[in-house]
Amino acid sequence: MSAGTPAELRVGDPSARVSGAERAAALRRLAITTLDANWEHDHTVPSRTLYPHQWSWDSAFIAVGLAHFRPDRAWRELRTLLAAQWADGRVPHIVFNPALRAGSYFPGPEFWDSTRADGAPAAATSGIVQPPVHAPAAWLVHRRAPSEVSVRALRELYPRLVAQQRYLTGRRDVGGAGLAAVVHPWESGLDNSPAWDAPLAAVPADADIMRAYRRHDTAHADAAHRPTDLDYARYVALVDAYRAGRYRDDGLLGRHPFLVECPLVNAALGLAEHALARIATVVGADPGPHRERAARITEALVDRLYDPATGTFHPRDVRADRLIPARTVLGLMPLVLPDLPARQVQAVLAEAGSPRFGLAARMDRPLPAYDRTAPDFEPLRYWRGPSWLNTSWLLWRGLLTHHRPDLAAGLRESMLALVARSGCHEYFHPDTGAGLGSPAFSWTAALLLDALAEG
Ligand code: 2M8
Repeated sequence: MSAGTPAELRVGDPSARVSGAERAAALRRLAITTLDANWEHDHTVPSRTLYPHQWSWDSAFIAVGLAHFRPDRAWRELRTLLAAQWADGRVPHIVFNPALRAGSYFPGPEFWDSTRADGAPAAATSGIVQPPVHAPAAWLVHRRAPSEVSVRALRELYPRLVAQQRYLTGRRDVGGAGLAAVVHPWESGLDNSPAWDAPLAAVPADADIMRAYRRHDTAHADAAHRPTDLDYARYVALVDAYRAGRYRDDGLLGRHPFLVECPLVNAALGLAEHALARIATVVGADPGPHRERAARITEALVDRLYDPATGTFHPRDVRADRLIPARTVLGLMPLVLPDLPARQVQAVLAEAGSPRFGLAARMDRPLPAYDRTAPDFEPLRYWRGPSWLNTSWLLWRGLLTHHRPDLAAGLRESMLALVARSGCHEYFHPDTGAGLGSPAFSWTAALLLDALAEG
């Protein structure tokens, strides 16, 4: 049994016989216990061991879960994160907790050296971003229990969420077509996805430079599940390059070695405009411009990242100006967009239902992060095969949006079954459902709570 799971859930014990209602109640208790244990004065850590600071898109998912039992904390979570927003609108992917000792995470605040960059906040942060799922999260938190408090929170967060969009569609529109480009695989949130192999291979790096640093992740997780030292050397090289330009975005095309338009980041960008349109109506702002921007983003996403030949979405390598062929779960993420054209909706459903991803009304295995039929599918290495609750949850929400309750129910059940079997792990073996990575992981708990509530 996993640590911290209630005895009556009998997690991992196939002989356990519990009713659906008992299972749901036990899962809810487990999720709340996990989130309570990871709460840290004004934010939630993704994991006490592996990720002890505040992470950007984790906090958005976490807020969605907190809304189900501590809406006060949900707003606090988002406020804390957005208080560390840079003057140019970027929301940093990590906000460091100054109370933690040096070396509690690599790369830490001294490596990012954010406070020397123009427009950085007083708090030490990283200089890169993550998928902008915060406006959709704020909307879901409000919708869960609308109140004077939630309207006040939306009013306060709205200008910051708008500035986040302006940053991504402005300074980060390196390709010039209205989509945001990421400058680092970490910005996609799917750090180690095979989607990044080709553009990353063009980043000069030597695995030996990792001798100069101490990796924190491999001290807390199995090295065979984590990126290799060569991958890390490239991650470090990319931060070095961006930091050397003080995290400025002008002229990136001419000088930055990794520039990619990611389907998940840009689907989140479009979804955020839809959410902002709704938030605007609550806070007395004009929803019109958000609707127009949402339509433009969806159009650009289809134009730039959809490949009619494969019938799915792919990241675009902006430097090489070509689509990256790997079929990953990123390709399914545009389904979150309510205005995705019918043709692409059908294509994504076909891709998701193919043996590559196995989506069905009754799923026999969980949704993997990568095409299970690919020769380089790795069931244990993170983002290269295992199943994650956040990408499953995004797809589940997309299925609800596009009126596929049958498939949504199948996916939801597979998500609940994973946690019932293994606890709130960071990710799961895509065949057996065994828990992998951090054992008490916040977004797994939070998104489980959301899925439980919609059953
Ligand atoms: C993982 O990423 C961090 C770097 O940001 C890491 O590997 O150390 C990813 O799964 C990312 O999506 C997530 O936000 C972060 C914290 O959970 O961990």
